Amino acid sequence: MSYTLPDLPYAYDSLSPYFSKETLEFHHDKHHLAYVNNANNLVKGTEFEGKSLEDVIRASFGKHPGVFNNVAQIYNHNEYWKSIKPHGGGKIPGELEKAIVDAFGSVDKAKEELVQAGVTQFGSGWAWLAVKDGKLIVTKTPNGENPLVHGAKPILTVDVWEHTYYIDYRNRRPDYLKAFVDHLVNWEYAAELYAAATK
Ligand code: MN3
Repeated sequence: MSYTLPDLPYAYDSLSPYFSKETLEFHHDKHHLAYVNNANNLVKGTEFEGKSLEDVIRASFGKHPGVFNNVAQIYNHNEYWKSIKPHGGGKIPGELEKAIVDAFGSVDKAKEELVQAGVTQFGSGWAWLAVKDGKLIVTKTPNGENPLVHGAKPILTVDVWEHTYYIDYRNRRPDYLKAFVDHLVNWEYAAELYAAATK
């Protein structure tokens, strides 16, 4: 079974004004698709063919950079599209909000740390809210890397590759990240992942 590109879970114009239709068309239909196609070509006839994204990510990290980069980027983008939604960034479900306050002091502080992680990720990469050893952490990773290879489970995924924001925000990565935490985050999905990661 080969990897497939999941449909965007909302309309291309539904994240406006925070993301344009053009951004989502390029990001989903071209960038995300390219990782899917590359990964399928690279795993064909190898030990990785037919294995789940998570299994391949863990098994190829540090050993097969081509496979790892493309398969991890499929997973990261799958999670990214679910980490945002139209009219996002609102109220955080109770249990996750409590965990965030326990871990970071306040919701604002957690958002600040996430923005800071994204701003300070030099070059391409990702910022994350993740669960490690039962605790919520903010972390960042370069290129296609993700928390799965560091023994953590992602609950919120933030793409900081330039292709994410350059059409709408040009070089203003901090403005994109501010819009992300205030207007785009799908906290219900993060809460679902948090519950699964801590049960
Ligand atoms: Mn991307």
